[in-house]
Amino acid sequence: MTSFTLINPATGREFREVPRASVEETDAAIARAVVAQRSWAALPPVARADALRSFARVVEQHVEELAQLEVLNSGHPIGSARWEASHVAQVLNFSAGAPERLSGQQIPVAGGLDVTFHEPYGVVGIIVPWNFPMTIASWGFAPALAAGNAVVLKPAELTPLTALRLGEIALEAGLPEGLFEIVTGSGSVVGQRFVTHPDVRSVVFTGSTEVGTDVAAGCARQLKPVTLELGGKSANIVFDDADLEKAAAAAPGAVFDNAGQDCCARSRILVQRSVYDRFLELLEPAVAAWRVGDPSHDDTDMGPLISASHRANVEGFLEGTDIAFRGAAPDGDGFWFAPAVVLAQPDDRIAKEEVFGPVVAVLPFDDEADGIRLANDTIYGLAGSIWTENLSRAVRVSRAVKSGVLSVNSHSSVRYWTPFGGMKASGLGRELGPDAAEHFTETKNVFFATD
Ligand code: TAP
Repeated sequence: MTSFTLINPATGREFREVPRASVEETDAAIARAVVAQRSWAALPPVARADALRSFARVVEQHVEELAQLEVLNSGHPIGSARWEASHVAQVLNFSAGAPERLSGQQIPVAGGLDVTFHEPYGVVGIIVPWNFPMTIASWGFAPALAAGNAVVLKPAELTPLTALRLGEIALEAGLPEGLFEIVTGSGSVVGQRFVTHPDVRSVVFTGSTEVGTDVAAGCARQLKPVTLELGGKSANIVFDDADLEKAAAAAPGAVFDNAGQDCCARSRILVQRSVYDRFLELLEPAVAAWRVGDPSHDDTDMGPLISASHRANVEGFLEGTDIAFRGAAPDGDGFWFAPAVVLAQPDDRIAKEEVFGPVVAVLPFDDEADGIRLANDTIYGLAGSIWTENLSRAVRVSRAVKSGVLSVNSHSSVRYWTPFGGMKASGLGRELGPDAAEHFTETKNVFFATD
């Protein structure tokens, strides 16, 4: 098949065909990127910075359009989709500061001058999943471009529309042809070609741990660096000295945001046994108040799941579980799913595997050591939250939990100016933050003899 049919997840209706690129078309895009990259890297840093600022400005002018596309294609609530589109502009603006700050070092060496340069890789291949199509894309393309690379970007087949529009916006903003190529198609064809093509010199992959492991193995055969942002089973740890009202009120958003299709979802709530019953009493009304419905409405908290098959997977996780209570969801043809709170034991499937849907497992623990042990009892290590009013405990536990992105008395994970990424099976490397552009370079050392 040479095209893919998009389905609106809120209605179940087909609405557009998107072409599937062949290997030859992917190679042609990579060849255009190779040419564009040479001129781009040769520009003065200020010219690249100006081009990225201009890209950011044109994205800002199209926030509403991009947000509406995400509502249609991905079922994201309009409020979230507007935030996502604005975030893309912010990532571009932040990255625009990098070209003039990619300073090397001067290292004392006898008999001459030793300096380092941050050289761009050349062409960077970015493989994006369907859960946050435009934000995750921007975490790769903005710093990669800032560092002097060209980008070939493959959106997920289910959700290509915002990436395609961003490719057009880049040209409208004056970025050169070929520099930022959006290649739609399947992972096994286009994504794999990024891995095997010798002119793609670095790969950024976001998606499942299973596919990410294969992508890393393929990159290893090419000795190609790879950044992996993979799955998660993050813990929301609630101690008995926490502000329980606040912790319970915040818990639904921490796991049901984006219908739980979020690698940072706090999908295990670990509650100290002495406050376990009280916490569940407080959680129930918070879950009941979580508004699931039409994503085009301003007051919707959660839209549908991405597809019928994904909903079937998520439903499968509830089989044989002890459901404490559920939220509401509309009837109709969309891929709706009522949020579910499940009481679990550490060895239950629901406590171990990533659901990627609005299902949370609640587990009790006894004391601080037990809470840390349970939080780390997972192959993953992406995000997590710690609720306590005890500062020393907050410091101890945040150092002991093996996760890349933690928050205390909050659930925030993503800021474009702070680093993001996972430990263990959640990934390799970091995105965003002060060093984002440098991650898209390799260091060259040059010694100039003077004697
Ligand atoms: P995947 O099936 O892993 O797909 C992710 C991307 O990889 C898609 O663009 C996909 O293309 C492509 N792909 C599939 N097979 C490939 C291959 N053999 N070679 C190269 N690329 C390939 O995951 P998903 O279903 O989109 O997303 C859900 C999973 O991703 C969850 O486990 C979630 O935790 C994880 N995820 C993690 C993060 C972060 S930030 N850590 C963010 C989002 C999602 P097509 O689907 O178009 O074929």
